[in-house]
Amino acid sequence: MENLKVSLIGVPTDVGAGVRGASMGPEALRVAGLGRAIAAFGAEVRDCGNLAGPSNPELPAVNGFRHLAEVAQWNLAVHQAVYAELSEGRVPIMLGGDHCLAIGSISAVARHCRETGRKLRVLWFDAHADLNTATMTPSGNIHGMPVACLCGHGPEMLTGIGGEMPAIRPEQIRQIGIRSVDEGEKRFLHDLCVEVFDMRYIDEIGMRATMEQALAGVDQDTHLHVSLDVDFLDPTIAPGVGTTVRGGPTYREAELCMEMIADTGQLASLDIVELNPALDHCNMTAELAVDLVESLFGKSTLMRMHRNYR
Ligand code: HAR
Ligand code: MN
Ligand code: MN
Ligand code: MN
Repeated sequence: MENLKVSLIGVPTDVGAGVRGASMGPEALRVAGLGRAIAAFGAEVRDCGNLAGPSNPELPAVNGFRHLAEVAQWNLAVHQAVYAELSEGRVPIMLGGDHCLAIGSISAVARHCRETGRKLRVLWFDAHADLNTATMTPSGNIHGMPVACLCGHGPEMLTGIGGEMPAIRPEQIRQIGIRSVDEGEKRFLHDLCVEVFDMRYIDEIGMRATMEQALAGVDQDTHLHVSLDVDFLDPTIAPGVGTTVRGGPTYREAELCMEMIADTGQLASLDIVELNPALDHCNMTAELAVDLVESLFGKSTLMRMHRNYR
């Protein structure tokens, strides 16, 4: 942890969302103490400030997409910023912002992995599969499409951002916590063979076994990217999101996910997305996100050392 260098990148976009307010997410995460919490683990933290991008024009969908040009502009900026921080050997953390920003961040991570010869594993924590396309989408909102775009299904403005198309292969992703999937997405998840650990699965086999499977094959050569959509969490503990879906993981189940990721020692980049302070209560969802990030960076490790494990 001592040599760990972390870069906070604010991405105040809500152009990909149906409900406005995620653009206030970066500042809410800072107010909740995200930077301080990470620095407390001995990491060097650089706050890069917020990226600049177009404001929300609040227009209806055109040809299946709302705000395509704006989403593309934001993601170009995200791609460049993330790629630059990774090139300096730093761990970029996106302070979102709606989930469309994962197109820019993960395409940059994938490019970095191609160039450095590392394997990539993406852990997608979300209530939603985010695998819509222009013809399948019920809303036109591009935050419901980043996984499709990253896998090469979408407009070239988005799929081509990383220079190589597709940016990632479906077998590099694991989706965890899924419980709201549109009809077209169900078929597409199946066709692409995306590995999905939905809530039914987590209920039946438990979070520990789920995460063991999601992390299977991760080794010293793996770049682990976590894309944390806060609507992954149960809305009773995380009300500050625009698209809540009941029946999500509890506080301890979510913490366990993060702790098991910390145990691998391979976390190399992170998105924190969909936090909507306009819908939150006393910043509790931002504070919860900071709690989870602490676990991602090894908060539980000390206790574990002092305990009689096995
Ligand atoms: N599946 C729905 C749609 O595409 C809702 C998507 C909501 N997306 C997010 N991101 N909050 O996961 O419109
Ligand atoms: Mn690297
Ligand atoms: Mn979601
Ligand atoms: Mn999402």
